[in-house]
Amino acid sequence: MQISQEFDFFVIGGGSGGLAAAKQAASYGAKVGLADFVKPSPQGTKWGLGGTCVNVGCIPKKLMHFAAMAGELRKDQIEAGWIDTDIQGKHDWNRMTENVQNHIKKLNFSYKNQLNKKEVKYYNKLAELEKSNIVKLIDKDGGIEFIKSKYILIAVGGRPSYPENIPEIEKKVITSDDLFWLPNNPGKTLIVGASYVALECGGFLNGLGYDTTIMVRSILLRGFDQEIAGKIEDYMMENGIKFIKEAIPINIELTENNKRLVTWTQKGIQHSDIFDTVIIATGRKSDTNKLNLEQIGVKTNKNGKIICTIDDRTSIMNIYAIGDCVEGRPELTPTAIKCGQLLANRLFGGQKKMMCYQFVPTTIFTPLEYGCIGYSEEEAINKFTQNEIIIYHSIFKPLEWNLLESHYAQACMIKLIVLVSTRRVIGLHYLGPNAGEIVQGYAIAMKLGATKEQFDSTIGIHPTCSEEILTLTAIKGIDNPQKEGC
Ligand code: FAD
Ligand code: NA7
Repeated sequence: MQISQEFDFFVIGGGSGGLAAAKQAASYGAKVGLADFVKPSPQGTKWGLGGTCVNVGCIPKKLMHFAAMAGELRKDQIEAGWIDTDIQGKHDWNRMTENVQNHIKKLNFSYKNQLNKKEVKYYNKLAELEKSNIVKLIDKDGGIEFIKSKYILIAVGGRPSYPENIPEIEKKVITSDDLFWLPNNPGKTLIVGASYVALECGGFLNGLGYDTTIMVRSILLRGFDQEIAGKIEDYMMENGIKFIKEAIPINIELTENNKRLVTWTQKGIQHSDIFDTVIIATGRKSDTNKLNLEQIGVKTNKNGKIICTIDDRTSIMNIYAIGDCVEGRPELTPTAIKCGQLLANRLFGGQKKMMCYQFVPTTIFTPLEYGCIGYSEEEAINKFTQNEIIIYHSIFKPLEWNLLESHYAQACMIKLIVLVSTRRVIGLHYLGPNAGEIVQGYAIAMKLGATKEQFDSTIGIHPTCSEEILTLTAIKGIDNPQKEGC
């Protein structure tokens, strides 16, 4: 076996985590290489450097969410006095996707440039572990080379998983890997799954004007605050999204005119309907199965997620793993990036700081956005018992909504979960406009251990939704959460 190059640090996967780690390691003068290769989806969709977030995740999702919200704003425009607003105007899928894709291609290009500038050697090749310090690189034509590296980082992320009960399902459906690159509008769409990805995609498709149905196996947003999940469902239904609850698909057939005849069971009864598109959003599995991990001795769990220590080390001393492919890590871009940077700091910068996953803020970009930090009500009760927590809540109406009568008055909610013993705020939940922008700042306060009294003594900015978080007095179980006045 001939070794073509030797590195200090070789990264497998050029997504959020891998790129961050590679650039940070190179900034310390380490000799760094990175391989990124996109295996086409079963529908043949592929994309460029940057991983899930840039190509088939956060970025196109947020832009399409924005596109849907921009359509919603047409109603507000009329009530705000704008004339000639065409509320019946149709959405142009091709124009939107072309603009979204152009932006993504610019990002792909800029990532390549950044690697170049940092002198990280980039391989657009599929990587596989040959030995604990040797990586086999395979190009698209099957050409092979081997590189050697002191440290290896696995940051291969994940890919959508499919229900196993439907034969040849991959040929009949799409996933989020395809949706953002779909050449034609999806038309009448069924989304299977009821979590983050399903609700976000369902939200923007409905907002763009497509007939949207979401099939829920059990509950919405498992792992998130269930009171808020219920309110998200109410708001989405109010906006025209259909939910089929307690149902699972049992068959999908392609019809002669290229539609999907879907059969499902709901509470023991079979139903069927025809859709133009079926999107499977039933979770993601880590993309580790072709890395040769077992032979090298890198331990994984039964779902293929790599088992790591707190310092991101796998069961092999010089092999590390970060991001979505690691067991127990949040599947989020900023955590993958931070984790990669901290690892490079420890390996090449003489630093000791470890990644901290406490109070990681996140937002779900459903039509009414939901941002949260820390414990859900269910988790808090489970961990501390009902008597050890106190929940402050508020149902409020953003000022701007008062111009438009049709906005659903009960929709927005805030919940603060506070520990009785210390008065520390351990959970913050905000359902309302601009959730991501609003909860981000509160994450600092919560990481610093802010108490309810410190929230109360902070002066709000008036008139905003964010100030509602600082003025909560109603206690769940005692007081009505309904907000009155301005
Ligand atoms: P990835 O970004 O997935 O990168 C892994 C890379 O490795 C890929 O390019 C892959 O092609 C490559 N690769 C895999 N195997 C090999 C191999 N053998 N050789 C070479 N290359 C290989 N997170 C947020 O924080 N906010 C959001 O709003 C958000 N929205 C999302 C929306 C959707 C629809 C999805 C699917 C995800 C979303 N996420 C969001 C999650 C976020 O995208 C991921 O957590 C993040 O991209 C994980 O980064 P990573 O580095 O672990 O892996
Ligand atoms: P999640 O959060 O794993 O959710 C998967 C959803 O799909 C959840 O509602 C599941 O229902 C449902 N599911 C799983 N398997 C099936 C089958 N076989 N049939 C029907 N429904 C099913 O995945 P997401 O893709 O939404 O999000 C993953 C990450 O990507 C997320 O953390 C973001 O960072 C981006 P259940 O509750 O198990 O009954």
